[in-house]
Parts: sequence; structure tokens; C-alpha cells
Amino acid sequence: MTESTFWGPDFDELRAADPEIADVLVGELARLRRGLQLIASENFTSPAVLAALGSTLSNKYAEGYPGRRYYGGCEQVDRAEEIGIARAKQLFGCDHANLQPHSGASANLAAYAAVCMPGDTVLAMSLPHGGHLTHGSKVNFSGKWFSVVPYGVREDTELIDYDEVRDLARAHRPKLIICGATAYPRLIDFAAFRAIADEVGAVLMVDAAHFIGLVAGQAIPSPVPYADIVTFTTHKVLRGPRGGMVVCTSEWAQKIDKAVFPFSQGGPLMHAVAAKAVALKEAQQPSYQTYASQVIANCQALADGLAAEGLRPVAGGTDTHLTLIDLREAGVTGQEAELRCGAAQITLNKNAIPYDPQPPMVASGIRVGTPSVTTQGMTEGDMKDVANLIGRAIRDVDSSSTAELTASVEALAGRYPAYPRI
Ligand code: DSN
Repeated sequence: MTESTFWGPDFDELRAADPEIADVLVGELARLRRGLQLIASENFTSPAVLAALGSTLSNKYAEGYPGRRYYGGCEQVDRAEEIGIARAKQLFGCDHANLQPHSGASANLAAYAAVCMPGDTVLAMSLPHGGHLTHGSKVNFSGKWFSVVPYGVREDTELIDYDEVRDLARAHRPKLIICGATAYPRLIDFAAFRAIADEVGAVLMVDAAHFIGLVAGQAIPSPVPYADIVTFTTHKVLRGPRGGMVVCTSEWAQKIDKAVFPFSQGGPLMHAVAAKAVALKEAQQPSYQTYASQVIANCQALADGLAAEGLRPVAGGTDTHLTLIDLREAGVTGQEAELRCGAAQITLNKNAIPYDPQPPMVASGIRVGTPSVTTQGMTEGDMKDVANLIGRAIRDVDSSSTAELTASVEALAGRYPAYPRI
């Protein structure tokens, strides 16, 4: 199959109209195929999702919700949104779903807006311990507009300290408690958070962006039965388009909808809403459940392999799609490891580890994830090779070994080409 039949006849038009940007698309595909994509928050969407994204639905203004729009001509996009909402409700067993948030940060902004007023107290995981910018960072709206009390992980176990969370909740009486993280490799005890929220009369929001795909694939427990509001992105393990979603109980439905539109967003991106609906259908298939379980099996094999390379997995390993690696024993910073791996076509990110002595732009760790390589078809045996390649990239720095290593990386990636139909 040629590039143009994969991307549709429009690709030829793009190449004619704008060869520079066409070249970027081709170059990015080559980059994906040449190396190992181990960023825990990325994945490879299906051609069906890409087709919906690259559709004329991008043209349509549809402020409002299905059947209640501020523009005419919404009958087709209404169908897309209604289908997507029904699929989300079925997949997650939730009362209500909103597919319009443009991103995870937008979904979180809407959740804050639905629950809180500026100045209210919020209890959330601190960014240096694995939280997210929108969980109270001083440089983000959350830290500027709300009084955010951070909780973290214990230094000895590197696990969430539920006693600390309870003590902080009792002391500060937050209006909103947020759980969920971007660099926490273990399962979160949603029942414990629910009990703490109930004890202090707080609303419980779960930011499930990282692991919602594992929930959709029934590979880990769901936060939906415990949370008032669950926010997430659609492009991580869930393998949909870049974007956000909120699911919630019927009690919060109207407030969430109003917080998304008109409070924090204008017109929804209907091509993205349609692509989210496609991804939700894909996630309902038995093959997606197999995928979600394999993502975890691969990540556990990768964490074990990295430990065998002398690179320590934080919290003793992983239950999810990501593992956080402490590089201090190896005498390499996260920044340097990211660069060395990048030079060998292994794409991953530096990441703070709990109680990190380094600033965030340097960091003592790396975060590695298996959503993309699992989509490519790799399994546990390949993860041993991936771990060995990362270990070599971090240890061996002279240019002759980098050339040899890059050839090994390209050979492995070449056995599982991304977007093989091109
Ligand atoms: N930037 C995302 C991540 O990499 O985890 C979270 O928003």
C-alpha cells in the first residue's frame, strides 16, 4: 500500500499544496518506525481513528450538546456525539459522559469548575511525587486559583501513604480530593480514597488519564464505582485521538456539562469527538482486552529486565503500563539518559523520582511505558531486548557503540513496523 492510499487521496493534495508539511508527516512516520517509542503517555491510534480525525467534521461549529446546539446543520455531528456518549456509558458503566474536553488539562479544569470556587481547598498528589501540573502546581491555574494541599508517597515504600492522605483530609477539610498520577506505577486504592472523601465530606475526582485504557480493557480495577467524577485523556493506553473526556455520576452531569461548555470551552472539535467514538468502539472489542493485559505484562517484563540491568524500578516494579526507573546507582541523570537513549532512537522521558535531589529538568529518573510497543505487537521476550538496549544506551557512550546500538534498535523496531499497512 502506498502512502497516499493509507492517508487517503488528500495526501497527494497536501503534497502538492504544501510539500514542507507533507514531508513532516512522512518524516514523523519514519521516526516512529525507526525507533522504540516508550513514552508512557503515547500510543499509535488506528487508521480508523486517524480517518475520523482527518474528516470534514473538523469544519463544523456545534457549540452546545446534541439536540441543543447554537448552530444549524448539526444533525450529523449530533449522531457522532450521541454514539460516543452511549459507548462511553456502556464501556465504563457510568451515568454520564462528556466527550468535548480538548485535553486532559481542559477536562480537569472543568472538574474543578464544576465542584469548586476560587480559593477552595483541594487535596491532590504533588507533581514531584508523580501527580500532574493540574493537581496544584504553582505555575498552573490549579495552584494559582485554589488552595491545594499536596500529598505524596512514603520515602521507604514509594507508595501512596493513605494514612497521610487521611490525616491531611481531616486537618484541611478539602472540598475536592483528587487521586490519579502521571508517574505512579502501582494501583491506586480507590475505595480508600472514597472512604477518606466520605469521612470529610469531600467530592472525589479521579484523574485516570494514564490508566483509563487499562480500565477499559478490564485489566485493572475501575475508579468509576468510587468516584464522583473521572477525568481522562483519550490518547494514552486508550489509543484514541489526542483529547479529553469526563465521566461522572448523574448528580454531577449538568454541572460538568456547563463547566465544559460554556464555562471553559467554546465550540467542540467534532472530528475529535467522532474519533473518540471510534476509539471507544475499538476498546469494546475482546482484542482490546487482550491488548490491555499485554501492555501490563510487557511493562512488568520491562521493569524486571531493567532491574537485571542494574536500573532500579521505583516502588519495586509496576502494576500498570509504566515503570519509573531510579538512575542514581548508575550515576546518570534522567536528562543524560534521555539524551543517550534518544541518540540510539529509543524515545523516553526523564522524570523526577520521589524525593528527587535533582531539579525537574535534570531529574534522577526515566519513565518508560509499553502502550506503543504493545500496539506494534511486541511481547515479554522483546521487552528483555528493550531493557538490554536501554541499559546499553545508558552505559555505553562512545559513538561506535551508539552506531551499533542504533542498528540493534532499528532491527527490533523493524520487526514490528508501526502502521504496517503503509
Ligand atoms: N504529559 C502527560 C504525561 O506525559 O504524562 C500528562 O499530561
